[in-house]
Amino acid sequence: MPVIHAEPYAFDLAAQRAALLIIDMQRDFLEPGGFGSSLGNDVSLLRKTITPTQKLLAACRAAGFAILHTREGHRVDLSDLPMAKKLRGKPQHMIGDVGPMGRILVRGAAGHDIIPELYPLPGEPIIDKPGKGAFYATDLEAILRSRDIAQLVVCGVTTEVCVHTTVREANDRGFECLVVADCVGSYFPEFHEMGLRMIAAQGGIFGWVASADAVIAALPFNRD
Ligand code: TIU
Repeated sequence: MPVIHAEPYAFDLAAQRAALLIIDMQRDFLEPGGFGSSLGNDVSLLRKTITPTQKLLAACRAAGFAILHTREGHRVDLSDLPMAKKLRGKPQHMIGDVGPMGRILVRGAAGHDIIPELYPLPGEPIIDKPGKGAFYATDLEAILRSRDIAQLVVCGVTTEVCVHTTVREANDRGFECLVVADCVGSYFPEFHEMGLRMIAAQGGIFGWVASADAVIAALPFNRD
């Protein structure tokens, strides 16, 4: 079984039962002029994840991994947007308002879609999720179970929000999560660092942390 050098200890990759899960690499979070930057965030902190994630994604595609993508966003009529979530944005930039890339975090808007650098291939499921976690109110778990997936290699944004929530949800459901340190990012460097430390603390309370290169080094290639 391939072994990935990771924190807090080596991760035994069950390659036939692992999937790459890329969380919310959406234009609204990563591109200048999107929702994230309109809130005053420095999107370059997130954009530095793009190149290592492209490299890992290409390697995982070559290795025949299951690959899934998520997007955070809401129905056009906002019927799945709790008022408690809507009201906690800045008043001038609420979810559903018209932003520079269409309606903010609304499905079908340009800004809601995945950045072109990491765009899914046909056949790679896209999970549209209304919450921060990718399991809440989605069919992600059904898709993973039907494919007999037991391990998730997790990338995406942001480390302490949607990545953390999803990893916690996955961990409680019995999935082993390996978070790829240079393929996750946050607008807050200190939250990113602590987020990663929290995953691997206490003997891997939520999972493992490794670099993209460490994952790539362990991937089996030419798998049927
Ligand atoms: N995808 C995700 O993390 N959604 C967020 O709203 N993140 C923030 O850090 N705001």
